[in-house]
Amino acid sequence: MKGYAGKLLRVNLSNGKVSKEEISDSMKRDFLGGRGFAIKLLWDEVKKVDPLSEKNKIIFATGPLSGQLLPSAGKMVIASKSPLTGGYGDGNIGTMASVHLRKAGYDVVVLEGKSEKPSYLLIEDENIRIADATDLWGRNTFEAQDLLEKKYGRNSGILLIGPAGENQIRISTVMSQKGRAGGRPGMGAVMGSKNLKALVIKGTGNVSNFDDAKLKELSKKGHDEIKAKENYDFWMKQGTMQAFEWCNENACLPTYNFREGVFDFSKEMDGYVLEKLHTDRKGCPMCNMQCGHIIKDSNGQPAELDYENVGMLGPNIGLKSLPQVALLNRMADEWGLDTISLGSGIGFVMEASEKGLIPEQVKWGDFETAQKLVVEIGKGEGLGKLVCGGVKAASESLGKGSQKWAMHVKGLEISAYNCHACPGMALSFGTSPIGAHHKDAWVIAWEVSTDRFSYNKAKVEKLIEFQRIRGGFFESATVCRLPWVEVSFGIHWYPEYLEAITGERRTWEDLYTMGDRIYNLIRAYWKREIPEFGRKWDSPPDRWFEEPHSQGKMKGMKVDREKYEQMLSWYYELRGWDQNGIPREGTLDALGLRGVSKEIIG
Ligand code: PTT
Ligand code: SF4
Repeated sequence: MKGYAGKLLRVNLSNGKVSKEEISDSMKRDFLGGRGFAIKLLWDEVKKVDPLSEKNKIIFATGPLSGQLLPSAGKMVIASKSPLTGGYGDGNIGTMASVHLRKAGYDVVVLEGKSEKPSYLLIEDENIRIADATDLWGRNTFEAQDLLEKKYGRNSGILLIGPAGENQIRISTVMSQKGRAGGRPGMGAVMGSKNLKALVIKGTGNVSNFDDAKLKELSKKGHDEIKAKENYDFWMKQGTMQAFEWCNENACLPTYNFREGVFDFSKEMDGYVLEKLHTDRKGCPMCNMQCGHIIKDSNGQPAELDYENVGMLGPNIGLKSLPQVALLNRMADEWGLDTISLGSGIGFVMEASEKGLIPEQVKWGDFETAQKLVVEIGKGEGLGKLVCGGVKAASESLGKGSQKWAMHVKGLEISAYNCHACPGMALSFGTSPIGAHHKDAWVIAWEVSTDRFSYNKAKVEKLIEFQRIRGGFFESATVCRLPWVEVSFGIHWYPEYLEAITGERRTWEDLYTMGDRIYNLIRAYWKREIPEFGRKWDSPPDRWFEEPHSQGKMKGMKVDREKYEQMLSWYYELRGWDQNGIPREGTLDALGLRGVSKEIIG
C-alpha cells in the first residue's frame, strides 16, 4: 500500500541486533499506524512483563499522515507497557523526529532489551548505530538537546529524556525541541530503564504517495482554510490557554487539588495575561497554527506554556503568578517530568500537609517548596519520594483516607478539568484507555454548551464518537487534532488525505470500526496484564462524588454516583462489553480480533 515507508525498524539494545521488517498491508488496513500499530505490537510481543525490565519494549510509531505536507502533521506516538499504570500507555508528540523517521524509511521503531551503558540510538537512513551517551547522561533535556543539535544539526529529529527518566521516575515523559512532551504514563522511565538517553533521526528520502499532485492541492486548501477560520486570530494569541478563561467561567478549573472549579486569582494568570507576557511562539513541524507560547519565567528564562501545564502548576497548587508557573514548567521540561502528574503530586503533598498527614509544612501556593519538590520528585528523594510514583501509589502508602482525593484514574493523574459538575467528562476520564487523560474524549466543551447536568445515553454516545475520532483516528493517522478541535477545520478532509496518500477510500464508518478494533485490543491488554482489572478501574476519585464545590457558580455540585454507574453501564453496552467492562468474545471476533478473548478469560 502506498503512503507508508513500509518498514518497521527493530533494535535490540542488549545485543545490538538490528532488523528491518516489512509492515503487512493487513496491519496497515486494520490498525492504520501510530496507536493502532503500537497496541498490536504490544499485544503480540509484550506479555506479563515488568514495565521497567528489559523485557518491556518501547514503540515509536507514525502513521500514513505523519510527516506529510498536511496541516499539523508532524506528530508521532510513543507507547509501551506503562510503569505508572501497569496497563497500556502512550503519548503523542509533535517533533521533527516524526518527519525524519519516515524520510529515513521507517514507519515504526521498536526498541527492546537494555543497553549495558548509557546510550543513544542514531538512525541515519539505513545506517543504525547505538552510540555512547556517557557525556549526555545526567544532563537536562535542554542541555542534551543542544549537544545533540550541535553534533547532528538543528533540524535533526531528537527525542530524549531528562534526569527523571534516567532515574526511572514513573511520571517521567519523553521530550523534544525544548517544549514538546509526549508519553505521560511513564514513557521516559521506560527509556531510562533501557539506559537510553535519546533517539537521533535523520532521513533524506521520501515516502511514496498514491497521488502527490492531489496531496499538494489538498495541503494548500487545508492550510488556507485553517487561516481563514473565525477563531484563528484568537487562537494565535492564546493557543490552548484560551481554555483557562473558559474553565474558570464554567467552574472546571482544577483548583486546590481539584477541590474547587474556580480560582480567585484567575485574572492574574489567564490567556490575556499570557498575551501580554508572550515573547515567542514555537510548535510542531508542518503547523500553521503553532500553539507553543513562550514567556519569560521568574528567572528570566524562556518557558513554553500550555493550558494543562498552567492549570496543574497554577490553581491546582494555589500558585497565582504566571512567570512562577512558567519556571516550574521549565523545570519539568528540563527534568523530563510530566507537568500534569507533577502538578497533581505537588497538590497531593500540599493537601496532605494541610490535613496534618505528613509532618512537613507545605502551604498552598508555596513556590519555594514547589521548586524543591520538582527536584526531589525528579530524583525520587525526600518528600518527592512519596509522589514520584504517581498519586495512586502515594495514597496507597500514606493511607489515612487519602485515596479519596488522590486524583487519578487507573493510576494516571487527571488532566486539568474539574468534573464536579460535568458528569460526561468524568465518564471520559473514567473510560480513557490510558488512564485519566482528556485526549481521547474532550467532551466537556460540548457537554457544557448542551445539557450539562444530565446523565443520559446521548452523552455516552457522544463520548464514544469522540473516542473513535480522537483516540482511534487522530492517534493512529498520526496528526494533530487541534485544527479540528480548536478552529473547526473540516473533519471531512481527513478521508480525502488518506485516499490521496494510500490510494484507498475509507469512510468515517470504516475509520470508526478501525478505532473500535484499537479500543477493544487496548481494553483486552489491560485485562490480560492485570487479571483483576474490571469495572472499578473506570471510576474517577471519590472527591468528585462525595465533596461538593464550596464556592463559585457550581457551589454544592458533585457527581451522582448512581447515575454515573448507569452511564458506565450504557457505555459498556454500546461498546459490546460485559458489565465488568470486559469485551465480549462476539465483539472481539466481529472486529477481526479472533483468539484475543481466550487470552483474557481466565
Ligand atoms: C500531553 C500532555 C499535554 S496535553 C500537555 S499540555 W495540552 C502537557 N504538556 C507538557 C509539557 O509541555 N511539558 C512537560 N514536561 N509535560 C507536559 N505534559 C502534558 O502532556 C501538545 C499538544 C497539546 S498541548 C495537546 S492538548 C494536543 N494533544 C494531542 C494529542 O494527544 N493527540 C493528537 N493527535 N494531537 C494532539 N495535539 C495537541 O498537542 P501526551 P506536544 Mg503531548 C511543555 O503527549 O503524553 O499525550 O500528553 O505533544 O507536541 O507537546 O503537543 O493543553
Ligand atoms: Fe503542534 Fe500545536 Fe500545531 Fe498541534 S496546533 S501541530 S500541538 S503546534
